[in-house]
Amino acid sequence: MSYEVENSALLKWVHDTAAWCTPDDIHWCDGSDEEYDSLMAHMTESGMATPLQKRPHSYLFRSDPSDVARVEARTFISTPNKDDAGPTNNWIAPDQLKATLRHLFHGCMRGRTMYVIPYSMGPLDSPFSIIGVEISDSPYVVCNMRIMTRMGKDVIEHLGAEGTFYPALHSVGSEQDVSLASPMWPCADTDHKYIAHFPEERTIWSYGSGYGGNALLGKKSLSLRIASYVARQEGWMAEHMLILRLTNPQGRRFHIAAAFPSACGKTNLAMIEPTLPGWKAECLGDDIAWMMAGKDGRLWAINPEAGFFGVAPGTSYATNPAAMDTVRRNAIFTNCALTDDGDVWWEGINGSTPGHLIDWKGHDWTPENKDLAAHPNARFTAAMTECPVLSPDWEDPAGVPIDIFIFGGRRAGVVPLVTESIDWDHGVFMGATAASETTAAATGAVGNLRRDPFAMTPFCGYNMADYFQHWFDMGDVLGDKAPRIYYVNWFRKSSSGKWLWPGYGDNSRVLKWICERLEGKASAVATPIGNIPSVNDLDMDGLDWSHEAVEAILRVDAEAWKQEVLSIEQFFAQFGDRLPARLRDQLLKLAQRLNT
Ligand code: GTP
Ligand code: SPV
Ligand code: MN
Repeated sequence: MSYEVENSALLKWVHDTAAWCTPDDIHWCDGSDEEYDSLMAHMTESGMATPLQKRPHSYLFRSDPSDVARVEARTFISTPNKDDAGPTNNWIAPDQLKATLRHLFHGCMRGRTMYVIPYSMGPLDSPFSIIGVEISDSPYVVCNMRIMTRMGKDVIEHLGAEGTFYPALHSVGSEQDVSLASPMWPCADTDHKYIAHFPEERTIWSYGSGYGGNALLGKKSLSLRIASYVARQEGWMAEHMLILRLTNPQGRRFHIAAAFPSACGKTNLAMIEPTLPGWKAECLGDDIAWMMAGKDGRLWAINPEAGFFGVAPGTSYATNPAAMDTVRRNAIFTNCALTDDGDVWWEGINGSTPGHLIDWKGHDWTPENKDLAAHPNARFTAAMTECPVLSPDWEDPAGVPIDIFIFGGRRAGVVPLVTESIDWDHGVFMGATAASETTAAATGAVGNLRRDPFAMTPFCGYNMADYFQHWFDMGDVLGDKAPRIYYVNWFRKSSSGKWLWPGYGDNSRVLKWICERLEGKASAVATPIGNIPSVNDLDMDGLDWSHEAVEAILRVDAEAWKQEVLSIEQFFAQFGDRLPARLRDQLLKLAQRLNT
């Protein structure tokens, strides 16, 4: 140990966990460069990591082909009372789940090293911040946590003798010795994967996966599932949202927090390069926002993370140049393809397709190969500080004041490019009824439409109906200082299956309309589903687009929306009496507006 630990609760937990998981060694992480480099050297030696010749200080990893994304079916919210987890979460009683996991964790680190990873979500000096400690048997997890969080010695110092921390235990769940492993990391089979949350104890136990949100427990497990539970108790919000600062040509700043489901465009919007002249965007976060009412009555947000764990496929200098520059050095890549000259490659990176690659499974690949070279959920891990459009205020302990909420999803049909809510309750209704086609960010079928309220379906640590009520309660607290609420859909398609909207940097055209609505400068058309720009309200300067094409992306089809009402009714039914009356009221009002 390169530092003193005075926190007896932490020492006891580590001691007890070691007695249970029986590692050969315990490594207390200090978060130093030397530690990171030595772990990477060790993993390079074992074959798990491939250093990239073309990118300084960067490494490629390949997971087991069965361990490529979050496993929602194996993610549990374990409250004593099943109803407190609600109908959208998997539930097993805490005693039973712990009994199963006690057995699985027993001796699971034999022959290997147990890493103790102290980390802070949020800057250490922020009133928002929460300290967590993850125990893991994966050096890959240690290196990722070093980038994604503030990790190491400073956190232990801050914790002191009496400080409290949220414990999280993780094992890849295989008795294989890492040094003898195949190039992939080991994992447990699907039925033995458990991403378990005990919200009342603010505790996480994750077994059997080394991938992303299943294993980097500061992210979805602590900062969303456990934090959302705590936030409701304490009167703040933990949301699956990017944070963006937009400055208009007159110099007025707008802070935007936007919730889209996994792999539906948060990272891209967070790093947007506006195509409209004079507009400037700065990134504050791409996945998680913690928000609290400030002394001034406004809603202030911080991003608790320190890095990006972003979707690689589709990222290019044309779509997201800032992300491309973010990963030029000091990055970790997972399940990307490897070029012959030692660089990474993925579908949609642009440029010519190399004649030969090593695919994400470690096999030779040529363009004739029908399989994808990179996994669709291949990801990069990079520090926020590598991002060229990072806001200088990204670490402000007070956060930034949010003016605008945007919800959205991936919908080939029905949902127009942008809709303005009529008022807070209508905006909450929009968030609560958000729907999106499933993506590769979670295992299972891709492209199935599902309701994903507030993009929080996989991340809400308690009954979703109570979460809806919490949104109403926050609105009541914020009153006329509450952010204005919008809904967007970048993903509408024509009948022939083509994107109707150029997306990416051109999404600034939608943001401009939204900002001008706040300033009372732009007009809108009232429709049954909310206020929508008319064709002339959108700035399409510099784009060679027809009137009809813009009309198609803005169209509201009343018949299709009547079907939506029926599907929302069904979706709401599962919450029974726990569904807030204010949401039922909104559904009724929508139906009435559609029928007149
Ligand atoms: P998580 O990290 O899983 O929470 O996802 P995210 O919401 O940050 O998604 P991300 O920005 O990484 O986008 C996922 C995919 O959507 C990428 O392949 C993008 O290229 C694509 N995408 C993002 N924005 C747009 C857009 O405006 N239009 C289109 N057509 N695709 C987009
Ligand atoms: C998501 O799926 O929303 C992600 C990636 O941001 S993971 O961290 O794997 O959950
Ligand atoms: Mn996410």
